[in-house]
Amino acid sequence: MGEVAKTFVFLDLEATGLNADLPKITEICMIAVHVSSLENPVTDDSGEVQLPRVLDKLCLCVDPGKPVSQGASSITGLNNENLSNSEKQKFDTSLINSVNEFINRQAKPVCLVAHNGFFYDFPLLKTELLQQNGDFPGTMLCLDSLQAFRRLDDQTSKYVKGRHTLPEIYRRSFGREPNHSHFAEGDVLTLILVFICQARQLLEAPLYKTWEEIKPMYT
Ligand code: DCM
Ligand code: MG
Ligand code: MG
Repeated sequence: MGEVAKTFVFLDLEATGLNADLPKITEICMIAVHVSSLENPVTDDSGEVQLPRVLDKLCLCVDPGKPVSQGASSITGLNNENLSNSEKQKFDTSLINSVNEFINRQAKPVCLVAHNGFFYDFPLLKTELLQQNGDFPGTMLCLDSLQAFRRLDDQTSKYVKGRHTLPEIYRRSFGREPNHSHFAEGDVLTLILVFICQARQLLEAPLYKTWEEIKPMYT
């Protein structure tokens, strides 16, 4: 299982809205987990899977430069007022450098993982990178955990609506609600926990793309 990537960088974006809104990012969180931590999960006395002790984290709030939709602000708690009160900077070259430096610190090959990443997070991130003339290495791997979890299900459960949302997968594994849904860091930590619970099966024959195969959400 450690052959494809040595580090999995779990990623979540919060933004001003959904694809049709041509969203801009309001928050980015990346948490890097070495494959050895995925292969050797730690459990507590009751047998519940714990977060790995060794994690690198990068979480940044961003001034989106456009209105945050009512729907997005009500679920994320981020709005134009609190972002500008905290004098957050735009998605700029300095942010791109920080993200690239963060990725560069990880043992390679690196694989980005995001839930619904092929449809939302990776294309949106690519749009923002290209708008600043930035990019990631084209050979970097990407994995959509939504597709990976779906693949584990049988034909009848595969396409049951709502079955593969992050909170729903978490409820099935942990028997309670996840913490801090729609906070970028909360969603990433939830993703790491549910991923670890089934890491071996998830990484058996996953559908990887390379970063160069990801098309921008809009230009
Ligand atoms: N989003 C939205 N409306 C929803 C769900 C999501 O506008 N009902 C947008 C805003 C979120 C972003 O998608 O910041 C990412 O969603 P999530 O928190 O699930 O990662
Ligand atoms: Mg998300
Ligand atoms: Mg989120």
